[in-house]
Amino acid sequence: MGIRYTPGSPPNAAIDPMAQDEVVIADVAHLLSEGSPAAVLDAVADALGQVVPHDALTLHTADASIGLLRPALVRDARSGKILASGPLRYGEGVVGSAAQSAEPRLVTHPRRSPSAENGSGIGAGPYSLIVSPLMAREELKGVLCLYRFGENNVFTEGELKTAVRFSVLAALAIDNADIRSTLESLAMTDHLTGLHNHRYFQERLLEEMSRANRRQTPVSLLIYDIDDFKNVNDSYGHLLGDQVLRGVASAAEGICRTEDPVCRIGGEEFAIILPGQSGAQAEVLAERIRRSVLERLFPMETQVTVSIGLAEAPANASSPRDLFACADLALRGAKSQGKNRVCAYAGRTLEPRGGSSGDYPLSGQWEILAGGAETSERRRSGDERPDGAADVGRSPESRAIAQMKVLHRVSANLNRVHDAALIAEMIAIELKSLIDYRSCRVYLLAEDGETLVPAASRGSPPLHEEVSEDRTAGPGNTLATPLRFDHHVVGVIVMSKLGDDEFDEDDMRLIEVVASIAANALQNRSVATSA
Ligand code: GH3
Ligand code: MG
Ligand code: MG
Repeated sequence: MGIRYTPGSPPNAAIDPMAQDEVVIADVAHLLSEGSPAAVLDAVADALGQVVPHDALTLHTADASIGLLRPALVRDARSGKILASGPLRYGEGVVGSAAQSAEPRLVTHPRRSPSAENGSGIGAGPYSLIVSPLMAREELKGVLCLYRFGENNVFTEGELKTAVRFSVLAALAIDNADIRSTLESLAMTDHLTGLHNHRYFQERLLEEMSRANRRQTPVSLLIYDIDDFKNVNDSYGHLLGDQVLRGVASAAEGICRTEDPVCRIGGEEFAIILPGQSGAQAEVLAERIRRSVLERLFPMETQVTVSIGLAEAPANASSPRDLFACADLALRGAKSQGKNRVCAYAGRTLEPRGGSSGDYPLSGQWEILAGGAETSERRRSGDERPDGAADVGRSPESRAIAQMKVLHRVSANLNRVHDAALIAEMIAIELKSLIDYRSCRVYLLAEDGETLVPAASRGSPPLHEEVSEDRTAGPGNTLATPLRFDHHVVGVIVMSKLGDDEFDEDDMRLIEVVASIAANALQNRSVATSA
């Protein structure tokens, strides 16, 4: 960007022209590793203008794999015409012939003939022409042409030699640019699956959300995670695990458009950005992906499934971070509802949809869209605790480790989010993976500093607000924990259990840790938003 060739010393007819060339070449050579390829080519062309003055210049870059030359730089009053004339084939006209022969040529006073027209776009009148193939590492990178118009205005053999020497610089500039773009794409690619990697995902999500914001269009985001993948590795080994990863990666092939980048954002987590797509459209796609994974055959007995969370901007969130958090929460919801399903982040506005016999009614944060019939059966039978808590029933040690993992994740996730309501919702969902509560409601302190406003709720309404039918199940067990930051209370978590199921000391300890993480996150967020 912004680099220009500035001559070290002006051309001087009194000094040896070859020495003059050396000075200019040395001046321009150091630009090769800097700036964008276009800027480097510009600088090379500027420098060339100093030592071989010309009326017009064209530079075509070569695509050897398909034998095409594309105009990359045109400096001429008729530039538009040349650029519009599009790519040339190898062998076509003077430019194409130079590409084929890889030999530089000096053409003087050609007549106005079809062959002189040569597809370069330089048409009427006599002219003198230098055609110089650009070679780097014995490969053709492009073709440079210099023109002088009118009679008695011809290039000399000496000027041809100089132009050829400059061509080496131009070829190196193009070669460097090619190498750089290959490296960049390698740095953005996941080697195992060939999908875009996490870095690409982050950059692209930011880009798409900014674009969508300008155009006032939606962007949807799907995040999916392989269910019980650890079991696949444990039972069949990592090699087969990797094969499953590649299979799941390719499940989105043929379903997504080219403009919907599919990314591997973690070990067994994937994301798809859907520019211009509403949540409803994303839902259809998510369901197709879920089925495509389900129908895929792998050399093992267990079926591979994925849980998918989806969120939509700007309806659910306006920043990439919050959109990700919403989709991630929805994914967490899909996991805790029994896996192998699609779950949309539905915000706080969605009315609860009643669950069936004995299952939790959906709280309003989650909308189950598809899948998972067999797993929800299992869940209904009551033998499973969701998410992190599910695998913790075995020994106190493994339970503690699983809890630590969840707490670590809660802390990392809560501190990423700046939206207070979203923090409240994360608290409700994350607590579910630690404690098998019946209901959880998170209240946040309003700006008046006195009123507690319900900000998130999960499960049936808390018992203290409940009507008589639930009383038949017993008095319940309600626990209110303040979210305290430095002696100030910024909110309250109210949780309840039913019947004989009481909160134990372990639960209280966990709630206190989560409450303190949450209060910190809320405080950090108000500091960040007021700064
Ligand atoms: P859940 O349904 O809750 O997602 O359970 P899970 O077992 O899939 O999730 P968990 O996070 O417990 O385990 C993820 C596993 O993914 C742990 C790790 O062994 C495996 N994994 C991560 N990256 C790779 C990889 O590149 N190759 C293989 N083979 N396994 C990987
Ligand atoms: Mg995972
Ligand atoms: Mg998983």
